Order: sequence, then C-alpha cells, then structure tokens
Amino acid sequence: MATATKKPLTAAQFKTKVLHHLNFTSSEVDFQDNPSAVLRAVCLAVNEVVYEKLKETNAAHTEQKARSVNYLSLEYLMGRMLSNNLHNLNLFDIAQKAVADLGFELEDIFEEGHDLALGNGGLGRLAACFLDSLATLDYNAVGYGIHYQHGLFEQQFHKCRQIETPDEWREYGNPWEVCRPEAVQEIPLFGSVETQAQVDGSVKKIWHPGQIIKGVPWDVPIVGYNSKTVNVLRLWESRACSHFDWDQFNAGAYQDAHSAQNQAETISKVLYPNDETEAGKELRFIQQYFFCACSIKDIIKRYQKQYGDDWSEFANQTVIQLNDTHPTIAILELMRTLMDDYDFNWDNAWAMCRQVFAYTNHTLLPEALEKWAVSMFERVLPRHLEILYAINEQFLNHEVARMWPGDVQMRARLSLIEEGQQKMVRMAHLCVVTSFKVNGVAQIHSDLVQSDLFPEFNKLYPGKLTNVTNGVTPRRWLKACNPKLSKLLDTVVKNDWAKELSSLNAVAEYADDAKFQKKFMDIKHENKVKLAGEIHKLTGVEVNPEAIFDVQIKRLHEYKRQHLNFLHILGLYRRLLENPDYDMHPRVFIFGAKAAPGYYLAKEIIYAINKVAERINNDARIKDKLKVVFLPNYRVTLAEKIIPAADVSEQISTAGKEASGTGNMKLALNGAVTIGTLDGANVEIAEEVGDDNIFIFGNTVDQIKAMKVAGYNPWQFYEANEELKDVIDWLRGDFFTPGKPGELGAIAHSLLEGGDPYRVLADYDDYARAQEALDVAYKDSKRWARMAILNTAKMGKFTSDRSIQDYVNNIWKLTPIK
Ligand code: GFP
Repeated sequence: MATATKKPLTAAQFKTKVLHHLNFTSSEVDFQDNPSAVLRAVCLAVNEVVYEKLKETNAAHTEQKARSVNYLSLEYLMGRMLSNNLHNLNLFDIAQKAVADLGFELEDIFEEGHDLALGNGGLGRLAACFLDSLATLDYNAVGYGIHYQHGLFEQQFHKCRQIETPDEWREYGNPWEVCRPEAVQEIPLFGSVETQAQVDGSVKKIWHPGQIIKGVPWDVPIVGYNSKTVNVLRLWESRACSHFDWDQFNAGAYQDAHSAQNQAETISKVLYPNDETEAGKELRFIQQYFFCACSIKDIIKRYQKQYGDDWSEFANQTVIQLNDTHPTIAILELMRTLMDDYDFNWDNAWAMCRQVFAYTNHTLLPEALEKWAVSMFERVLPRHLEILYAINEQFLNHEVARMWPGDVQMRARLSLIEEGQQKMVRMAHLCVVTSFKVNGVAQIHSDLVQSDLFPEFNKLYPGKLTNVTNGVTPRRWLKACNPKLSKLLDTVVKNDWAKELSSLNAVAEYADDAKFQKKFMDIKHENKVKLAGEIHKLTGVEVNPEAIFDVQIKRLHEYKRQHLNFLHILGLYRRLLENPDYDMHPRVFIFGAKAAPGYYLAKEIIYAINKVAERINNDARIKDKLKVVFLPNYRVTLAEKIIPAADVSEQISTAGKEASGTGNMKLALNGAVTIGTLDGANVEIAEEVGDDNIFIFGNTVDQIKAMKVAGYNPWQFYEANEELKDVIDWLRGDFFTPGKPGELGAIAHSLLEGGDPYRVLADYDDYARAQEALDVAYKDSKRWARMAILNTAKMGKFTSDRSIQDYVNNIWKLTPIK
C-alpha cells in the first residue's frame, strides 16, 4: 500500500482542500456565518484521504485473497464521525489549525454534525466499536445493516414526560456515505412455492415471489486508527423496483401511483417499528429478511468476483457473524440460495452453512429471544419455512434422537418450532444449531448461557458455546472524548496506549504520586465544569462541580434498575429533610436514557425522576447537597460529554440480567469508580481494578436464584426498612404531586403488588450501605484520586481490540492484511 510512504498533509494543504470544497462542492463562498457548510467541506476534505485509503484497502484485500468477516447487525450506533476519523487518520491537529485559520473552533464545527443513531443501546454501540477495531487491526471486514431513514427517536421532556420525535439524521444529506448503484440487489417476498419433478427423479423447488423489492447500498467508510485499512459499513435502503406507475400518474391517480413505492420504502423507514400490532411484527420481520438477503447476495457477489463459480473456497473465505438473533434468517437465505440458485444438494448446502455462521448472544431475558409466528413466516417467506422444517426434522431425528433416544420432552424443548396455540419459530435455536460457535459477551453471561439458557445444546455440541468479553474502542472513548486526560496519559505511557491499551498499566505506578494525582483530578474537575455548563444549557439546572458527579447512562429498563438509584436518591432526600446537616458530600445524580416508546413502566420511571428532580433541585432546605438531572436525548454524542466528567459509574443491574455492559468500561476508563452488582462485565472489571477500587453490593446470581426458590416477598423488605417504606409511600401518596395522589405510583406498584421482578427491594439495603462507603471514600481526596487513577490504569483488557482479537483467534480465524 502506498499511503504509508506519502508525506503527511500540512494544515495549509488541508485548508486549501476545505476551501476548494466550500467553493466548488458547496458553492458557499461566503461561509463565515455558515458553520454547517464548513463541517461539510471539512468532511469532504477528509474523505479525499479516506477514499484513497479505501481503494488501496480493496486492492490489498483482492490481492491477498483475505478471508473476511461479515458482521450482520440490525443496529449500528456510530455517533458523529468527524472527530473520530480525524483522530484515526492522524489529521486532528492539522484540521484544528486549518479550521482556526478559517475563523472557527473545530469543536464548534463538530457540534454541527448529526449522530448516526441507527441503533438502540449497547448492542448497536458494540457493533460500532467492533468496526473501529477491525479496521484498526487491519482485518478484512464488512459491516452490513439497514439504512434507516429515521434512526432512534429524538427525546424531549414535556412536563417531565418523554416525548418522541423522529430522528432526521440525513435530512440534508450525510457526507460520510456514498451510494453504490452498481451493487443494488433485488429481494423477493411473499408468493408461493412450486414443486417441479426433475427427469432424474428428484424435485426442484421454485419460489414464485409475490413482490420484489430493491435493496440500494450506502457505504460508510470505517477508518482504522493508525492503520492502513479503511473498511466499509454497507447499509441497505429499500426501494420499489419501479418508481411509480407512470400511466396511473398521467391518468390523475397521483396517490395510487406512488403506493408501491411507499410500501417498499417503509421497510427501511424506521429503526424498530412498533411491533405490538401484527402489521408492525410483519414489518420488522421483513426488515430482517430484507437486509439479510441483500447481504447474502452481496457476500456471494464479492466472492464470485474472485472465484467465479468455484465454491470450494467459500467457507475458507467467509465467516458471517450474527449479532443477536435479528439476522438469523440469513441462515435460511444462504441455504435457499445455494440449493435453489446454485444447485447445491441439501447436504452440501447445510455443511456450508454450518461452516460459515457464528452467533453472538447478548441477553438471557426470555422476552428478548426472538420468536416469529409460523403463520407469518409462511406468508412472507414460504420457501424459507420449508427449509426450516427440513432442518428441524434432520436436527430432531438425527442429533437429538441420537443423544436422547425416545425423549419426547427433550424433542419439544429443543425443536426449532415451539408448539402451542400459535406455533412459533425459535430463532435462537436455529442460530445455535447452525453456528459453528456461539458466544456470550462476558464470562459470567457466557457461563449462564451454558448452564441456564442452552444447557442441552451445550451437552449436544460440546465446545460450541464460548465467551468473548465485550470491549470499547479507546479511540472514541478516551482519546477523542477526553483530550486532556489523553495528553496526561501520553506523558507517562511510552507506547501508543490508544492502540495497545494494556500499556495504560504503567499509569498505576503514579496512583499515589501527589503531583500526578493533582493533575489527574484537575482534569476531572475541568471536565466537570464543562459538563456543568452543558447541563445548564440542556436543563437550566445549576450544578456544582465540587459535588460528586454520579452517572447512570444506558437504555431505560427495569433490569438495569434506574429505579433502584432513584429510590436511594429519595432515601438521601429524606435523610436531608430530617437532618439538613446530614453528613454527605454534595452529589449530583446524572441520568441519560431513552425508554422504548411502548414501555409503560420505563416511561413512568423517567417521569418520576424528572418530577422528583424538580422538587429536590429547588428545595433550599437541603443546601444544594443533592441535585438530580435527567439529560434529554441521550445518545453517543452526549455520552462523550458525560463520561469524561463522571466520578461515579452506576452499574446496578439485577445479577444475572446484564449480559455485559459496555458503559461500565467507558466510565472506568475515564477514571470513574464503579458502584455495581456482580453482573456482566462488572465482575471482570472488579478482577482488574481490585476490590479496593470498586464498590460491589447486592445479591449474587446464586442468591437471586435461591430467593426465587424460597419465594420472594417484596413486602418483607418494605416493612423491614423504615426509610425504604417511607420513600415508597411518598410515591404512593401525593408528596411530590400535591393533590394528585398516586401519580408516581407505578413504580411502587410494580415493586410491591407487581412482585418486584428485578429484586430492587432486596438490594436496597446493601446498595445504600455501599453508597455510604463511597461517600466516605470520596471525602478522602487522596484515596479517591488513587482509585480513579487505578480504574483508568487497569482497563487494558476492555479495549474492543482485545475482543476482536479473541474473536479472530477463537472464532473467525482471520489473518491481518499486510
Ligand atoms: C446488550 C446487553 C448488554 C451488552 C450489549 C453488547 O446491550 O449487556 O453489553 O448488548 O453486548 F444488554 P443493551 O442493548 O441492553 O444496551
């Protein structure tokens, strides 16, 4: 590759490129009042470098016949791209200078950018971190997903309640993507299957689709950090095959003329259509098939470009990673394609599928393990259902029958079809049966996948179920978002820690060094001052940077237990009301979370936190010892602002419920101390930082299980703790909502009458105890600085580069591009 030998760009050259794009691409000569035009021009200037590297990467992939991983994910939470791309290309400083020469601050230019929010939470952000690491480590990888017109909704608060509005991330175009008309695909749907007898006595299945949709690919280049590689994230947009009915239009039926187009475009219109209705379910199912079918066709096309009709290398060249069960249908699509379009016999097609697919499980929650109604399957994908039945028959009659002869119950338990009033297809079972490897995302989670979720499969396929602990990219989550801390680390770490995160270990030596402690904590303070400004801008609330910044940022879900945090805040408030001199260091509780639009209790939790925050933040009696802010529209960009300023990281899920968590890693990397349960990756974080540098509390997985066996009674905990009882009663009454008793009662109801499914009350006491210990630790500033520094120093394991290398070594078997 030629790039390495090229002279690096100078700021003057970069400025010339930006001006060129301002003049000739944006035709914006008078750009002084137009920072968004400058953003666009800067992006285009960066793209000149990116596309050249992309071309070189493609050439190297072809020349080296590199085995590739194809990452199929319905979600990618990319965030903004400019800052990250500048860092990864080592162009940050020159861009900063060039932009300053044009009269702008680079940071203000970033603010013009829109998040690519094509995902919900951890799962989608993990996919984005993985793409960054794959390119950084020079692996041949393609990310496949959907080019949603609207990503995750924008969240506002109106009278304390969450309001959702559509996300318009590319209303005026997106400089980071390029359309690839040469790679458009046609995707069949619906229709019927014909069985044709062949002359040799065999039968051929012919699918006569009822509709054909066009898949249009948009490529987002993924730039590696200090590497030679630029990979691609290919996102599929759905379109109608013919634009509109010309004759109908001319005859005056304007609406009707567009109906096919509208229907086709609906497929890639929104992330997570509301699937409470049958139509919504069908749309989500079609979304999954649409992007899988486009991707499988694309994978085959890329392969054939090199190998033509010779399929012998396909399994050597290809691995397809299923990110959760959402892309499971890709298995059936590859089977169908091989048999129906390329004349493979059953055994060869099945053997091929079993060699190329691997599956990552991200959750044990039964409601998150997808099942689709057989009746819908049959209507939308009749040929695929036939194949699924055949796989099931073979699986049950051969593999299950061999291991458990005559065991009817086992057959029913493992079958790909769940019997019942409505027959359902179990997508996770299809994944496990087909994939050559199945991984969980943190050790404790992978152990539970083996012991609790798929114990029979673990017996049937020893060695198939494995672990790859998640990780986060230190480029975005430290270097780019926390430049001051990054520079400090540069002074004491010799290696490029952003590429070799374990070298941060060297920082541990400075954990007790008074000068280093001061520098480290001064940076934290500066970051807090900056966040305080942002909090004021977003909520109007003044917070004191001297207070402890205590952060819980993640999707809103009962198992993540934002309501446990909330109950404890109420407990502190009660203590302060009873005794305004109650000895605690001032604390600001910071929340960021979106609730799924149809998730009633999650929305009630947001409402209650906002409502209580209004009261607490304006209560002069508590002398500003307590503040609560819920920042609206939590997303990657906001996380980048919150994380560098956090003192405390709340990771308080019910043990056994959070598969891994990745926010826990980002926060610790930036020197926040975790208060958390022994759940997900918290367990491994505790191992790395040591018990003295983390606050662990609560029931363990085994204790939670034992509670279930013994019979859990939330009332017992309510009665036993006066503080807990009082604050729950506040919610049941009208303490925060005068004249409207019970307005915040939903949480209390779920915790008591609802049986407290996530064991919030059982963990309250120990959580409050751990919070007190944390408060004591914070008051000892030397001790706290040591803890914070050691958290940063010990995060080496949690780089997504290590995760990717684990996938490569144990699952994907790729070799880096030379
Ligand atoms: C899910 C799991 C998390 C896990 C991520 C990535 O994320 O525990 O860290 O996937 O594997 F729940 P969320 O969508 O819940 O954030």
